[in-house]
Amino acid sequence: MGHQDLRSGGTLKAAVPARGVAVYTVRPARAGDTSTPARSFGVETPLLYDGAPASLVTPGKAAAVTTELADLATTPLTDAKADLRVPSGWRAEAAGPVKARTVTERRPLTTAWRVTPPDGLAPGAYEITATVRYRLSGRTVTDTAVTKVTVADAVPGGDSYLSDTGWVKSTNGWGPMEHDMTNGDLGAGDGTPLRIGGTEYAKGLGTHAWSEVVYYTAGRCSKVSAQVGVDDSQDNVAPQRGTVTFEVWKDREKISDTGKLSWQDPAEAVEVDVSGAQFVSLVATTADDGNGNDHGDWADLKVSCA
Ligand SMILES: [Ca+2]
Ligand SMILES: [Ca+2]
Repeated sequence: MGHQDLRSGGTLKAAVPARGVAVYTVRPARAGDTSTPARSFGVETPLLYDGAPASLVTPGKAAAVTTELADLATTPLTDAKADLRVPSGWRAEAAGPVKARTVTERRPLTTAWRVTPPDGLAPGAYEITATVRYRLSGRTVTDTAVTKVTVADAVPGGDSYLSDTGWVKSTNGWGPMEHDMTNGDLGAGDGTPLRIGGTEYAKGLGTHAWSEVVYYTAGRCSKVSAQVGVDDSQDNVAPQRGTVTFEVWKDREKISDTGKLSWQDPAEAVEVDVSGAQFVSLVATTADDGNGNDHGDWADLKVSCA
């Protein structure tokens, strides 16, 4: 991000991406200041709760999206018009005014939209792009804001292996997280069978700390279980140093933590009650000693759902 001189009437606001930052240096305006009046434009999609890991939409069902243009300076923005761009096959309709003759801090242009993904849309993340055009100091300006929405894969009823359900999102410390094999190297699908303390497992997730994977359980699941530990593939990789902790999160609450497990430890059984969870997150940390050789396995990873 670059540097900009902006003039505010008293309020500052910034749309900041996850782990992003906006820094302001504030000074009084001088007479005849010609810097750009500050304004904000954003697009918001509903979350199941504050801080939820993803904004979910359902194929064939309308979701509420809101855009807002606000003027933060004393110079009004005029002739504003908002628009929304959705992926091909989706519908977007305004459920409120898209235009305003004048936008001020007290009178932002707030537009409610109804966005409908097509029936049968595949699980995954999709982008919605909002734009707004307005006149400012004799120029026409266009601002853009982007939001990501997710169609979640549904966990099946009964007992199943979580590695057979698509995750909502995943972050991994060394290449991509692997299904039913150890993390291996940086490439996808290059792991060996999951193996902890001499026992091999056909199913599970192969990760490398720091890692997190999030599943949408929709309040329908009761139990998650796994055998966790540092994969045996690291036993003969010098220096022998793999150490990982394994945490399970039920929405915003951490419900289990193994503490530090090293490459020498056998598998530890994890079994947790996830009743009522909208999202279940599995986190493998570096155990605060770096992530060298930290191949963390969630072996035999199962979920029970209604
Ligand atoms: Ca790999
Ligand atoms: Ca470590």
